[in-house]
Amino acid sequence: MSNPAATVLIPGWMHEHARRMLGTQFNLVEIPDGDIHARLPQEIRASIRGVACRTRIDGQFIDALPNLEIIASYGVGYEAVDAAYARSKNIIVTNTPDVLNEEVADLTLGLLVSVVREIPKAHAFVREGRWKTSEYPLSRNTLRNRRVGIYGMGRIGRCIARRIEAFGLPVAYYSRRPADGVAYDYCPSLLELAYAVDVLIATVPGDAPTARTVNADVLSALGPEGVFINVGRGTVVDEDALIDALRTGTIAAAGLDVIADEPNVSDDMLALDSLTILPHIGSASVATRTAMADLLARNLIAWFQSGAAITPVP
Ligand code: 8YV
Repeated sequence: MSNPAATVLIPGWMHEHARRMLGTQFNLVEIPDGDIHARLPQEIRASIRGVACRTRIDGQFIDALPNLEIIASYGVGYEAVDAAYARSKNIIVTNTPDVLNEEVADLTLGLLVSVVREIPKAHAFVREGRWKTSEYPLSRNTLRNRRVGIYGMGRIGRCIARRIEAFGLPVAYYSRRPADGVAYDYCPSLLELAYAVDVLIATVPGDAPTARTVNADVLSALGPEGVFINVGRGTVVDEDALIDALRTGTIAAAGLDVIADEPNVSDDMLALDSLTILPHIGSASVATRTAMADLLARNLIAWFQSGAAITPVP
């Protein structure tokens, strides 16, 4: 046992694989989501040196754990953790990057083709027995002769871009700065990217600078043949503007793996025939979720063994 004294708190849900790995190394304290003060007496809170979580960790939660050293968050996006506050208290935050890149990119291309070639609707057509009496109508949209814009050329954006290239389509992108080692056309603003392409794929995290950046102007620039895909975070989109753009034909169709208020899909969204919504399944295969859990646990183990985490957030 590397450090029998270390106690790790698991607030709320945690992947079974991570729980098993952590259980062999640390004393685990598990509590349901909610008010940490109400759930844990002071002496137990004082013993906690690590947190393994998928839940919201705000400043109040951090303040309740006076000896906390590390917060290991499940997922590449870590907007639920107040990382700036943690840093101000010398608490390290880790996430689970890279192990999910290809899985999310696969899903992105699947969602894009589904939206453009109407795969879910065609499947429903067969299930409803309608093929026996009629042919499925030709899809209004095609991927052929399109230009694809990627919003966010990070690790996942690059994996998506490689797949788009294999589809024979040109790629352009916008991110805060030009990405190193990438030859795709860089657009200096999201609006310019939207004007330059007719498929826009958002892969960016849900932090303050990205909030509602896919707005009415961007959707209008994408144009009437436009297709919008989001696999980043729902908060990146002005959802009222998106609903309006789909209703009025400002863009042709959209596919969302993420929405702002998960899992509450509005009736306005459900009513749109041109909108395909998935229940945030980008990384959700058994293998990839296990790899994410493994990395989360290895971060905690490495920290308490060597004082260096594997994937601290920037
Ligand atoms: C996970 C994700 O579903 O890693 C992320 O940021 O969005 C997804 O892969 C989620 O974070 C796990 O709760």
